[in-house]
Parts: sequence; C-alpha cells; structure tokens
Amino acid sequence: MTFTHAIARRPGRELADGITTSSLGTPDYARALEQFDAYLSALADCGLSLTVLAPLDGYPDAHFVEDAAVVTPDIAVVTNPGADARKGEVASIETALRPFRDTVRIQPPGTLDGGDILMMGSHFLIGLSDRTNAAGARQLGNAVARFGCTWATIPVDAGLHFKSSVNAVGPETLLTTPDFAEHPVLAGYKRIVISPKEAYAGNTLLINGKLIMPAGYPDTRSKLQTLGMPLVELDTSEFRKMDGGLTCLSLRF
Ligand code: CIR
Repeated sequence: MTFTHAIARRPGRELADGITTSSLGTPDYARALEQFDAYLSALADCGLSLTVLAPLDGYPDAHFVEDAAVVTPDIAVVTNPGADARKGEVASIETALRPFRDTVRIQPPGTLDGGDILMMGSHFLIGLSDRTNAAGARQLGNAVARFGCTWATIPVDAGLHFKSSVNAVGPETLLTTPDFAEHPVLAGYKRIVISPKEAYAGNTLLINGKLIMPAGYPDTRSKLQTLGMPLVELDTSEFRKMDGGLTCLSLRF
C-alpha cells in the first residue's frame, strides 16, 4: 500500500498524565518533542505530506492519534476508544480527516482503538483487547466489507494493542512477537518472529518501502535487514514510558 499523507498531533505538556502500565519513569517533555520532531522528519522522508495538529488540552494521550481512527483507501472509521479518558479525542480527528475521506463512527456499546487494527491489503486483522470489543470489531468489519474488504479477529492476550506486538513489514510478511506467531489467523502470512526480550520492537512501521523501527533492538534490526529495505531507527524512549511507540504517533493513508 502506498501512503501519501499522515496526520499527527504534537504532544502537550500534560504528556505524563496519560494512561500507562509502564514502570520506566516520567517522560521528559523536551525530549519527547525532540523525538516527535525526528519522527515527523522520518515520515516526510518517506514521501508523506503531514498534517500536524496542535495538542488537545485535557487529553494527555491525544498525540497517539492512531487510536482515534482507522483510515482505509475508501473510508475513515472514527473510533470509540476503549478508555473513557480518551473518548473525547475523536471529534478533532474526524474534522482533520474530513477533507480526505467520508467518515463513519464506531457506536457504543462498540469500542475500538486503531492500535488494534492491522490492514494487510484488503484484509483487516482486528485485535480484541481491553480497548477493542467484539461489537466494535463487527462495526469496523461491516464498514470495510462494503468496499469488498475482509476481516478476522484475534485475541490480544499480551501487550496493550495488537500492533504493540504485530505489524506488517511486507505485503504478506508480519513482524511478530512469539505470543502471536502461531495463531491460526496469522498462518497465511510469512512471519518474522522477534525475541521476547525485544518485544517492543514489534511496533515497527513500514511506509512506502522503508522500515522505521525503535532504536535499541539489535536482534530485530538484524532480522529486518535481511528484507533489504532502507531501515531507519528512532529513539522512542519518552513515548514508551506511556505505552506508546511508532505506529501510534500517526495516521497514515
Ligand atoms: C494509552 O494507554 O491509551 C496510551 N497511553 C498509549 C496508546 C498507544 N497507542 C497505540 O499503541 N496505538
């Protein structure tokens, strides 16, 4: 899939008030902004035009824009995030997406976070997690099925979101932690399995033939180098402290 645009949101000063399960400490705001700017440069280097939104007061996780929408070539599905504290993030994302796509919304009782959705061409892998429930998955599946797409669900028993652990690194190739590697829903894909000690590196981004991976995971880097694509490493330490990473910081379409 070729992408032309990305939407991101600059982190706000309340960054450290977001939801986290990590015990890595408090994120440093200045450092987070440096890492965010490096991330935007990497997206631009992949040929994307960027829309960068201002911080959203009162929503310390709002820069993790990936969770607020699922953007396909045909439609933008605006989510109903599973965490109550994040539900108010979606209105401004819907406004930002309207110039690009028709939008529909996931309705309660359905909940869905974009971090649980992996598009493999026209097939959608939908993680069922603490944030995404079966009703939300069904609504997304029905929305994309209208455009000829197919979908399947997979339980997320490890990590926050499905894409915390599994991402596309080729049209038919997944980078995955061992937790998901043998699940039958993924059986049709070639799988590159990362070592458990490098699980965070599962959150790697493929954009227009380039791979962007978190810095500091040498085993995973060696495995990805065999794919022969340009590889960019970015420091995501401050976002990791808030359970975030590379995929969550943008919507790409
Ligand atoms: C949250 O718990 O919602 C945020 N602190 C982190 C969200 C990360 N999003 C993602 O992986 N797609």
